[in-house]
Amino acid sequence: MRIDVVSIFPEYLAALDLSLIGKARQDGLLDLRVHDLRDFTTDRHRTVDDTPYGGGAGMVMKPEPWAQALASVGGEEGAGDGSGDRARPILIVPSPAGAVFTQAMAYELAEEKHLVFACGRYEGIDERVLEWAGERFDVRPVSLGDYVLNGGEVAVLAMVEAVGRLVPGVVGNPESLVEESHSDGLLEYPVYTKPSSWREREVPEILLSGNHGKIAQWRRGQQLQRTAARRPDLLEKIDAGTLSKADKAE
Ligand code: 6GU
Repeated sequence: MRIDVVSIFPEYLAALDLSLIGKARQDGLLDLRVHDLRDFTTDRHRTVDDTPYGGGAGMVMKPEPWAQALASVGGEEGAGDGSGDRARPILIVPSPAGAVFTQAMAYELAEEKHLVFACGRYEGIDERVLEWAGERFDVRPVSLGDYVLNGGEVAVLAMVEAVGRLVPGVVGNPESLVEESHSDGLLEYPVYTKPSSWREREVPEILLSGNHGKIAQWRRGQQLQRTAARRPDLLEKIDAGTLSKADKAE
């Protein structure tokens, strides 16, 4: 998978050299390139922002550097006329005004060949850039949740990690992707390791029993209890058919 990130703070994205994602880049599974938006300016001060039309606080990102940057990183795959949808790269625009990023979205994006992330700062990017980009990209404004960050960079770190780990080969043991929070719409069960007794606290006895059927049942019950306590909104989203009779008894 190819990923391009455009930002005025490319140093923010240095964390993508580390750990699992860094390894995937070294292994050639992720072709991840970070670009400095200021490299696409033409004035002496490398200006990327200006005052908002209509007034108001803060600054708005100017359209032309964005058009230059986006034209350079992608969009040549698209016909430019909206045809050939399949080949168009996805342009993700992190914004608190976007649709909320979910595990389902991460799975979808992991199937794509080319993702481009446009990190806005200040009050955002001139809206015409998103309209213009729609001719070449499948444009998706995306938010991490209902709170405000100063810019898209931290959100991109989160999204690239969530998507990148789902690309085949990036996570060594694909089984670990199956049994984790949100993979089945529920939160993960609690986990324990040695020692079995620690500061007078015991590991639940069932986990030491060797009875794998009973352990699976207990873990499912823990998932349901936890989800009900911490995220009741998730339980409402799971259709009744997915929950077994045994689940409903929990
Ligand atoms: Cl994706 N961007 C910004 N600037 N703030 C956010 C966000 C994104 N998601 C939540 N807050």
